[in-house]
Amino acid sequence: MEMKRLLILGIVVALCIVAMPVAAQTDDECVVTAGGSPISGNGIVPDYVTECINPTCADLGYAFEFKIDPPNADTYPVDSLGDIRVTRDGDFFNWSSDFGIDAVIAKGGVNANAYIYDPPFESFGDSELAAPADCGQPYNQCGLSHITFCYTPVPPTDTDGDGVPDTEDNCPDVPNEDQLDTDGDGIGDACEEAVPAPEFPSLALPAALIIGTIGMVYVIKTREK
Ligand SMILES: [Ca+2]
Ligand SMILES: [Ca+2]
Ligand SMILES: [Ca+2]
Repeated sequence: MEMKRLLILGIVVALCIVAMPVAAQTDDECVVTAGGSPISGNGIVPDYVTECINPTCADLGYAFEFKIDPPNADTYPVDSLGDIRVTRDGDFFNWSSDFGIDAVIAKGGVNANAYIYDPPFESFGDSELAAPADCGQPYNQCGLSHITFCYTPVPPTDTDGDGVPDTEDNCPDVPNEDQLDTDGDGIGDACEEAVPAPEFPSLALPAALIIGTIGMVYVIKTREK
């Protein structure tokens, strides 16, 4: 009987151990520590990101990201914003862009470096970035697995608020969502100056004189009768 109790107790304990949650690495568990290395060419000291599998720009508080994996040296078009250009020097890399970048995540091994530009200001290029040297080897032994660029697109200026950006609006100061342009001259109907009605002074004056003369002749003739 005692053996049976022990057996049941053992089964219960085993089931409890199986049911215990296993601590899993997830992207929302990133630990960010200031003072990483290496410092970039622009003098940015990276944040050292650990404890998560693949840190994303959302983990750093940025809404948009462009991930380059594998991180080959190349030119990468990003939607309508422009290009991001990457060059490599071993496991270090340089980058430049046509639009403002808020942060760059350099991932290699199990950890990552996050080079934060904005705040204070977004950047259009930097050099000598790398993944953290956390594998006990020189940087060129640690590897660079991917690069993620974080950015915040600036909405185009729309002065009149009609939903058509100034650069495409045929009446940039007059709300005209329909962009109607009847005569097709590139200026919208809503702001096209009314063309003045044609005047014919050279004809109007003689006509008045003729009519006046006929009238006077008629009056004189009438009185003579
Ligand atoms: Ca507009
Ligand atoms: Ca408009
Ligand atoms: Ca027009």
